[in-house]
Amino acid sequence: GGPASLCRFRGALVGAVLGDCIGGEFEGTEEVPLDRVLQHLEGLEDETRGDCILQYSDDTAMTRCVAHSLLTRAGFDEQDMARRFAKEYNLAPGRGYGAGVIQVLKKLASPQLSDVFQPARAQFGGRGSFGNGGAMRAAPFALAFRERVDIQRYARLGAMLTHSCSLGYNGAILQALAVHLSLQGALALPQDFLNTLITEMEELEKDESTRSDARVLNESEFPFCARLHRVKELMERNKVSIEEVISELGNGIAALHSVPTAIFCVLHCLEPREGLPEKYGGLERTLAYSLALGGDTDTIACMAGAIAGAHYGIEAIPQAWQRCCEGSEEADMLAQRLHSMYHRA
Ligand code: 8NA
Ligand code: MG
Ligand code: MG
Repeated sequence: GGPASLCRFRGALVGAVLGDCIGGEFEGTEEVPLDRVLQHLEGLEDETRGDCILQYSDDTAMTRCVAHSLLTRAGFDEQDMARRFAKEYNLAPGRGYGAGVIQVLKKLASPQLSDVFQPARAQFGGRGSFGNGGAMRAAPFALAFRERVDIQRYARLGAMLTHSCSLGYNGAILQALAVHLSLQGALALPQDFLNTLITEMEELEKDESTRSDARVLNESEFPFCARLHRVKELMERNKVSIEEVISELGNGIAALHSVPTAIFCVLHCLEPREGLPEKYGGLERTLAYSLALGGDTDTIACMAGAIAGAHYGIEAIPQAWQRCCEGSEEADMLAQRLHSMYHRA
């Protein structure tokens, strides 16, 4: 499909759900052998297994809230989005939320709360969370807004409802921008795609709060830019091992240790790779590779799935895989509604 086509929108949200549901199997496992990943994926083709056997986690639960809120309010409304997060948590608290964010979600349920950003600011002694929980739900911002300034502004605010540390919300902005560029077809030129992301993040990371957060947390200056430069270096190597990817980029629950990793997974799997079945297309390769990194597999695969899905489109996502994943039909419907909103604006 062309730039911002319907099949790209559908691919983005369905790709995210699949990453979450399929990646849940290995979440928190440090070493995941590739044959175990391939076995798990092979099992999805088994007709006798029935529909929706893989449940989604916090990643999809919160992404749904973001999409529903943007659609219902025809734009960003922090009160509405906060209420939806709180209500969703209250209805299904067992979806694998991070230990810290649960406290925020409980406070957001209080009708007395006037400043919905306050509970997030109180986290971790006032530093705020740097987890990837803002980034894992950032894709709908790229489907709701056309302009990069709007995507940045609202992806930041949407993340700040739970993640007030710049290393948390800047990860959400990076993820939303990656989905945005992919929807436009920018992955046809991978180097340019990466350079654009670096330029955008350089601008954002000049900010004083980013500089002080990076200092306090002992990270280098321009932390996301530095990681994106490492992505570039890894892409230039002939051969890259899983161990190198993990040590250079990370596979953890911090946004800094997972958003650039997800971007790398997509870029690395644009071409066939040794060890991955020849019958696999790019989207299947991306999800398989994300799982093989271990660590926060559901969230890394969810973010990589959104970016890759926006590139390859819904037709590239195996129907058997979609049928196995709870929430894939709803994600498809939400993508279609966001596509209408995007093209009406
Ligand atoms: P979060 O905001 O609770 O952050 C996740 C964790 O990161 C916290 O519980 C802390 O341990 C740590 N953390 C974040 N910010 C700071 C800080 N400023 N100082 C010290 N420690 C900090 O939750 P989230 O929404 O960001 O979730 C992130 C990930 O955790 C998601 O992948 C989600 O699925 C979840 N999760 C992961 C696992 C796993 O095994 N990898 C298991 C359950 C849940
Ligand atoms: Mg999860
Ligand atoms: Mg996770």
